Amino acid sequence: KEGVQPGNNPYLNKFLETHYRPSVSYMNPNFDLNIEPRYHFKPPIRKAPFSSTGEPWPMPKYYKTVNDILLKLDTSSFEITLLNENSCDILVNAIKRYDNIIKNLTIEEHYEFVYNYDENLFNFHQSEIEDKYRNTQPMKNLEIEVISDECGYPDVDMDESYTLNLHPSSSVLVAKQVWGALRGIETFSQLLFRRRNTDQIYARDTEIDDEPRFPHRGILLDTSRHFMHLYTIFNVLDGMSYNKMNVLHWHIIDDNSFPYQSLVFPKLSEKGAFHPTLVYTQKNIKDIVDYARMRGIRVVPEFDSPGHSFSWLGYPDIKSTCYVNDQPIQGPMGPINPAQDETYNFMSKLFAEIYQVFPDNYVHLGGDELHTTCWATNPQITEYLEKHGNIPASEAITNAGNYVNRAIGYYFKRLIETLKSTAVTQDKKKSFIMWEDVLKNTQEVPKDSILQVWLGRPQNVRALNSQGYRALFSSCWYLDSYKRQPMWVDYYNCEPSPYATESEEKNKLLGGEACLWAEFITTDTLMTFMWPRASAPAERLWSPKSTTNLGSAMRRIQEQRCRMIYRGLPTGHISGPDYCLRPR
Ligand code: CP6
Repeated sequence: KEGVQPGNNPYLNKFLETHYRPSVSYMNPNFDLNIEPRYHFKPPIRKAPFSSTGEPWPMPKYYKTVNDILLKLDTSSFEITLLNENSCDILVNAIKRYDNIIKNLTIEEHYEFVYNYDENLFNFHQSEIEDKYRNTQPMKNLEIEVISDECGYPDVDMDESYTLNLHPSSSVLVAKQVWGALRGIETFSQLLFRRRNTDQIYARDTEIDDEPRFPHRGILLDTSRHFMHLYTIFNVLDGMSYNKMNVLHWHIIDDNSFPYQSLVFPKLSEKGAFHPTLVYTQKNIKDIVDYARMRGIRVVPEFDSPGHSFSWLGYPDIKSTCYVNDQPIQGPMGPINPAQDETYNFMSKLFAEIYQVFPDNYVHLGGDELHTTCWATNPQITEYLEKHGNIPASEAITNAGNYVNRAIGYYFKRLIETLKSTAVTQDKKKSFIMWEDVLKNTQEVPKDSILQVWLGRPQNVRALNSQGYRALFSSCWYLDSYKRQPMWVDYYNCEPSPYATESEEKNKLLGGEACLWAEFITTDTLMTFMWPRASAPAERLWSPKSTTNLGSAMRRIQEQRCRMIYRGLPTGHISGPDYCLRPR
């Protein structure tokens, strides 16, 4: 039809603008707004001769396909080959993984989905079987060239750019570093599509030049509210690699349990874990960090303090006693105590161990949702902070909230000073991330810190930047609830930096994170909450700011969901009737 381009369907766009009725009706282009809403739930039934469209998620920076040339891949002889000598274990391991994924494309029940809302793509596939003139050429292998030998642990400066060219003459992936090669192989695997009921795998003639918009594209995983088993965490990491996400922000402990098994302070998990077996041993963590590294994913641990620390009850001496009516409350109820050397010595020893287990250059120190009065009620704390932190004790009486926010400044200034000199075994300096709460009434937090925005809208990012801090954005990407509407559309439409130009935001907004708080999620339900919904922020953080077309996104995220199902991940739906076949 006139005016219909791939990824830009004016009929769909018009519909979205005028009748944004996200609960499913967008799946059916023929739906009639005048008929009863329940008819909108008719499942999509139109089938195309291909089981998928071979479109990438997230969308590359530059992506061009030629429909008249099809490259045909024979999975029994196809190979991923290295153009130059490179023995990096990450590359060797990745080639094995993707060989397997590609071979699996031809097994009996390959994923399929129904893209009934894009006439252009439908016609492309329809004419493929009818038009004999189409030029089909064999693709024997994918050649990979990685320019640098670098093969260490991923960091915020890793180069994830790559070019991928699939042509009849040759198919070549070029990357400066192994990280770009990982992203490029994933893209390659997504470009393949299969004729229905046959073993024929094709890709279009394609040119891709790609790099991420933001260097930090994360998932927050909360393992304190419910214990997440290792297989779930490996599934999360697989899903992240399929969506080109590169930071696992591991919110490993919180009020509710302390599953991190420390060797220097064993009572933390002995008293704080839900059960002696529901812990992450040092070996477990090493396995997770290694698994993540193979996929170009960093693991940033969060040890949240001074609030959210109820579960540290194995060491009551570092906790605050709170007072009510000038009487101490019994038990280690309060936040970490900021007003004694002992606390900082403890943290120094604990983090020396944490630095060993988590090689990443970033550590998240928490700092969110501190009890608004406890510290202000405790005379030992107020006297100490007046003497050592220049914070008048009288303010604790006149305005406890302000007082506590000021005391946070003292705590983090001193904690970070301590932890900077703790990094004895590290050759690289650590960077510290905190929740934005810590800045409420203080100038003390070191300016080289990174603040994670969760309370406010994108304006908060600018406010932080203008005070000199770098930021991470997550306010609109909370994945821990479900409502009837397709929330991925809201996540997708959320632009983390609507006002700044890309050069203004460079190095100031590092990226963002989709947060999966686990109060209402268990190891068995986690994947259905996380995917494919986290795919929306994944594309927002990888693709250019201009990648906003919902018609294209709907088609591609549907394929991405089935792709993840087919690769064995127990993912959820995209908010509407659909189906993916899966191997029995
Ligand atoms: N746990 C911790 C949480 C939350 C935060 N910190 C949270 C707050 C509000 C919502 C969701 C999660 N559960 N430690 C805030 C950063 Cl809506």
